Amino acid sequence: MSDAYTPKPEHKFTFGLWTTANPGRDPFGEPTRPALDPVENIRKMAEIGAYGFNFHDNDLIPFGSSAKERDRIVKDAKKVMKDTGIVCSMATTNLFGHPVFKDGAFTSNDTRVRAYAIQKTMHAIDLGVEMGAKIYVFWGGREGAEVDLAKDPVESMKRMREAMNFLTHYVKDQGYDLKFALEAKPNEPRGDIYLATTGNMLAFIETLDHKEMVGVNPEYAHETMAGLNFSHHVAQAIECGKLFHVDLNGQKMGRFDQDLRFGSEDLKGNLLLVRLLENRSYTGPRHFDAHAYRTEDSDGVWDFARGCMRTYLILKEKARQIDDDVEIRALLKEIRNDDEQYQSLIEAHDADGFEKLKRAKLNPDELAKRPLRYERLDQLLQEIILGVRG
Ligand code: GCO
Ligand code: MN
Ligand code: MN
Repeated sequence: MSDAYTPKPEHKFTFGLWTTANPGRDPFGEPTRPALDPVENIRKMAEIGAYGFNFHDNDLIPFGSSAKERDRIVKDAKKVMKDTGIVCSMATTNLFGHPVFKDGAFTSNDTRVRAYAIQKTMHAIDLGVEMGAKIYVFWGGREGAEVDLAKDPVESMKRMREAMNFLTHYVKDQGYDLKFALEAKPNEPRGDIYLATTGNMLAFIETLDHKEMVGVNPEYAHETMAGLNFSHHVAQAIECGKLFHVDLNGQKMGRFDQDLRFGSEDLKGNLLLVRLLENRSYTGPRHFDAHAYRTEDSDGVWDFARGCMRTYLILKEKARQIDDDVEIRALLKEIRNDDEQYQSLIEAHDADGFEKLKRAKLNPDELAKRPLRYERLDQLLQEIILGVRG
């Protein structure tokens, strides 16, 4: 069945190899699905209309593989890419799975572990570039602590900067066309993870040697777990010109890291998120970092993947409906109450402007009388979501 919500490569939907290959393991239970071969995984993603795939080094090349084995897998993956047209849009490093990273990678207290983490990332960057990735994500899942006394949090920031600086210099030295995107998360698997929000990452980036090649990869679940408004973080990243990548999924506030199908929680929030990405001309991949419920079998995984893309396209259509709605447009105009005279005073940073604004006759009691019709506005939005408007 093909309809207006059928995903196509032009929609730029991508999945991590780890998402559709997730076997349904959780901290309390064993896998409920068999392992999925990475090359088969890529072929299937192409078949359902994805634009690209992403991978951690070890999603594609198992830890400890020989050089011969590595080359064989790369060759097979490249063949699928050639046959189907699917691209590798992002690559990243697994710096959390092996016990060597039990107390962090770039922020480990052991210099040799930090050096090993950087070395592993150099190899993974080489592999990512070989596969065609243009974006390299850094998610510091183990860069945190449970025992704050053991690891100096100020020192940890410095170590993080040292690693990022080293790796940006490496990329430049190799002449790679690659940008970095830093992904924040407040907790899980560590009790507390450093640089917990996208806002923290944006501030950290400004301290780097090559800040122009570093942006962010915000994830819906991560800000939501912390009880924050995800769209506001994405908006700040857009405004800074730093939204290089985005991880979309579903998550309830205040829960464990759920990684649910995109749009399965908070339809209103997700509709406004899609509207933000579309209206602000975000051109990067729409990456789904989620996985199927543990109750699905291997086939159900693809229902999950199709669902993520389909919901995005439906929300995109609803976003257009909001912007085309005459009553909503009129309400938004009325709510804004633009005033050119005062706007130019706010923008004028000179003595004349300071003086004029100081003396301006602005009566707060009068200003406070203006009603803001948010009830009507939000109800119209609800009715669009519920499918009963126009
Ligand atoms: C998580 C993270 C990861 C990262 C991935 C790419 O909560 O586990 O979202 O899935 O996105 O490691 O760096
Ligand atoms: Mn996540
Ligand atoms: Mn993620």
